[in-house]
Amino acid sequence: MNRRDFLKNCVAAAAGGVVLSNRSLKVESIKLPNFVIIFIDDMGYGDIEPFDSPVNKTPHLNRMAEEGVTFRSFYVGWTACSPSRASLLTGCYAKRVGFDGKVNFPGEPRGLNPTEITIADMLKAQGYTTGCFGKWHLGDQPEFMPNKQGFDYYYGTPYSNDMWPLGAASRNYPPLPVMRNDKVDWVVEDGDDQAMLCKAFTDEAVAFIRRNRHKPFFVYLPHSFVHGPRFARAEFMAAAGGDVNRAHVEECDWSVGQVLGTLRELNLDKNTLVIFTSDNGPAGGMTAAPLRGKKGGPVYEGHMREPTLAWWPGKIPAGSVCDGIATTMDLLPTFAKLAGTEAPTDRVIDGKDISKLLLEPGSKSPHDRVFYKETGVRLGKWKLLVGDSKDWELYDLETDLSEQNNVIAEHPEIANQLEELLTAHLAEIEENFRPAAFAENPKTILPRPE
Ligand SMILES: [Ca+2]
Repeated sequence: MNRRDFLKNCVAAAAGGVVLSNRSLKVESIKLPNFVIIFIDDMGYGDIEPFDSPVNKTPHLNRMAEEGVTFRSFYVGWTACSPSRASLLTGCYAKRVGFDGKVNFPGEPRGLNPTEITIADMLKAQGYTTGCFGKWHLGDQPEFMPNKQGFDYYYGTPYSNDMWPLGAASRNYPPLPVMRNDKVDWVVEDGDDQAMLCKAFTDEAVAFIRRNRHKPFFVYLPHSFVHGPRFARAEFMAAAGGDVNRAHVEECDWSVGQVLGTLRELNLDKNTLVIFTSDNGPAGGMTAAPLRGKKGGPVYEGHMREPTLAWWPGKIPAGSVCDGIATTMDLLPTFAKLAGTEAPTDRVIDGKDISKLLLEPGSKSPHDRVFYKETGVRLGKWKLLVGDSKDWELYDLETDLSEQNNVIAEHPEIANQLEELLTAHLAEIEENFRPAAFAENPKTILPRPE
C-alpha cells in the first residue's frame, strides 16, 4: 500500500463499513482476525515463569505459553520507552523515524511524525476499530497523541508514570493526567493512584473488546507497570509477601488473564492474535536472567531481547517454541498480511512478515540479522558490539548466551564482516531517514506547579 491508496482507504473507512483495498478484495469473505498487543514497560527477559522466573507467579502467562508460542529471540527497537514504541508502531528501527535514544518529557516539541503510518492507521484503513490503553510516550502535543495516530479511542497516560510532581524535583513536572481521548479524565496524585494504573488500563481495554466484539478490532495495551515508581494494589502486595516488584509482575499477569478470559468468554479466542512482550530490558528490581543487560546503556541481549509470547488458539500450535529472530518491527507487516492488506510500500519498513513463524514456529525466520541501536549487530549466532568508549566485543550466542566470553581475538574476520554490516545499515538509514515532527510553541497538558 502506498500513501495515496492508504489515504483513499482512510476516506472510505471514515464513510463506514469494512473497507478493503482492491488488492485485498479476496479476503472480504473471510473474517478478519482481531489483534491485541500487551506491551509491558521495563520488564526483563527473566521476569515471568515461561522464561523461568523463580520468583514471580504468572499462571495466566503460563497458560498463554502452553496454548501458544514462546519467542526466545524476540527483540525490540531500542533500549528505552519512546524509541521502542516508535519502532513497534511504525515497523521501523527507531532511528529511521527520528527517534534516537532520548525519551520524551512533558511539553516537549518532538512527536511521532503524523506522516508515519502506524499499525493503527493501517488497520483502521482496513476497517478495524482501534484502541490504545496505557502509556503513549510518543509526544504529548495534541497533534501527536493517539487519536491523531490511528487510534479511534484512547485512555491512558501520555508519558511515563515517574513524570509527575513527586518525581525528579529538578524537572518540575506538571500533574500526570490520565487522558480519555483528548480530555483529562483524572490525575495521578499519589501512590494509591499509581497502584490503580494497571487495573484502569486493563478494565478499559476489556470494555473496549466487549463493545467492539462484533467487528474487527485492534487493542494496543501499553501498560505503565512495571516502570517505577512501583505501587501495587493491596491484594497483589499481600500475595507477593510485600514485594512490590513481584506484585507488579503478578498484576501484569492478572491483566493478561482478564484479556484472554474475556476473549474466551466472547468466543473470540479463535479469531484473535494476542502478543505479549516488554518495551526494553529490566529496570531496577527486574531481571534479564540468564541474559546480560538491563534498561538503557550498551546493548547486551538483555537490553533488547524481551520475554515474548503469541497466542491464537487453533492457529498457533499449542506449547510451541520459536528460536528464530523476530522483532516488534515485524508486527506491522505481519498484521498487514493477516488482515489481508499490505504494509506501506512508499517507504522503507524494517520489519518483515513473520506470520509463518507464528503459525509454524519451527520454520525459518525471515531475519538472519538484527541491529542493536547504533552499536551492535547479530548475524546468526554471532553478535558484535562496537563503541567509541570501549573495546569491541564479539560473542557466540549459541555457546555463550550470557555474553561472558569476548572471542574477538579468535575471530577478527567475523568481527570485521559484522562491522561492515552495521556500517552499511547505518548508512542506509541515513539515506532513508524520516524525521520526527516538532510542534511550535509546545505546552504541557496541565500547567507545571508554580
Ligand atoms: Ca520502558
